[in-house]
Amino acid sequence: MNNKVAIVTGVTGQDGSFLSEFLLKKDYKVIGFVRRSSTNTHERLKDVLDTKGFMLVDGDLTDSSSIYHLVNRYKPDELYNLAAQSHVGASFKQPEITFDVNAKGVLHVLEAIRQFSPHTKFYQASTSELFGSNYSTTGGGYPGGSDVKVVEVRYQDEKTKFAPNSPYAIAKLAAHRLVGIYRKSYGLYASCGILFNHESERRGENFVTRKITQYVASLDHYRKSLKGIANTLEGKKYPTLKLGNLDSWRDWGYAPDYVEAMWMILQRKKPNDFVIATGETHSIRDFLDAAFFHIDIDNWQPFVTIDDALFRPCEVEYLCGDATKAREELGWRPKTTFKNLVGKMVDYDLENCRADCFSYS
Ligand code: NAP
Ligand code: G4F
Repeated sequence: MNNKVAIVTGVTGQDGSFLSEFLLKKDYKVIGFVRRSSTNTHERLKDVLDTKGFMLVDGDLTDSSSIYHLVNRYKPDELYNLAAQSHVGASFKQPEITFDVNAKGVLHVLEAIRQFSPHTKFYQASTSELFGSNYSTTGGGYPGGSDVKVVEVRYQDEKTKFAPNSPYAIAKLAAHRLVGIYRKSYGLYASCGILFNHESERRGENFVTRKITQYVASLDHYRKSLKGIANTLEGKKYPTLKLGNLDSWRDWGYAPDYVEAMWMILQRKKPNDFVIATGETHSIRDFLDAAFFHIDIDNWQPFVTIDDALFRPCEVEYLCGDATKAREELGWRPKTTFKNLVGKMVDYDLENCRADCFSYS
């Protein structure tokens, strides 16, 4: 029997819900930290809400008193800080709240641990956005198992220099550096996972992958209801999917694989930072190809329109992580391929979406 206590902030989010399930299976007592909302935000927690060993505590990362109270009262063995304003595009429109939550909020947690519970092991959700448009290179290779040899492989690992280029990434870098300083200055056990994009059936609806899979599922329901596959049927035009930049590249993994890495990072004897990624990168166009192909549509072009409002003032063009350190030191490797990830997301939305269920934002 494991008597460990873990606090998870951001528990109502994609990762927080998967991590809670993972820790409960390992017999942790899990305390989820939730902020007040006028609507119910517990949808992703429906499978754990009534589980013995799981409880929720109210508070907000921007309210230091609620964090101090939480840490002082429960003095957890492990604290996973996943709470964030996590949308990069939104951070350009709401830079101050993004900084308050993603940077200052982390300081509240670190101070609470330093003052009230210095034995607590702390995990911070860092991100591949820290690299911005920077990458490292090696000469030649066959990326992602491709048959085509390229002269240069571009990747990001723990040694690649950070060059954040959004308010979100700047705030996350401030937090990342604070974790390093608290580790060095006060001897806290504090580690960062530099996670590349990870998606799932629980991905927020205004991230590009879920926007696409929900649209594809809705389109499939619609065409089945009309028994046809063209965009314009019986005089009715099906709304197109509005997207921004289709030419950026992302290293997309599956969220349940990634929460396991978070836990593994905190099981090390000494604190350290790790890149967590699949090592394979795809463009948004590739994701569209795979999602539409899953419902047997070869050409997505008639269904997608470009909306200038969805472009960001500054873009991260290319992300492809090298997680060799995590493989060698943690024994972690991703279990889910790109094709499986897209298939799982589309299948879930086919089960759970109606014909009009997709996001316009
Ligand atoms: P998510 O689904 O957007 O969840 C974010 C969580 O933070 C939600 O539970 C949200 O609560 C909570 N939150 C936001 N502001 C808060 C505040 N002021 N006080 C307390 N809680 C607050 O994000 P995710 O995809 O699970 O990501 C988890 C973490 O990993 C985030 O820190 C994100 O920046 C980071 N990350 C994610 C990825 C990825 O690809 N998913 C990659 C790298 C790093 P509500 O439900 O009330 O909104
Ligand atoms: O799905 P996205 O919004 O994810 P993004 O910006 O890569 O951020 C996610 O991953 C980060 C890790 O690298 C996390 F730190 C962060 O919290 C979040 O989970 O956008 C992916 C790409 C971008 O290049 C964006 O410009 O898709 C492009 N895109 C094109 N059309 C779109 C859209 N993104 C969104 N959200 N919506 C669109 O309509």
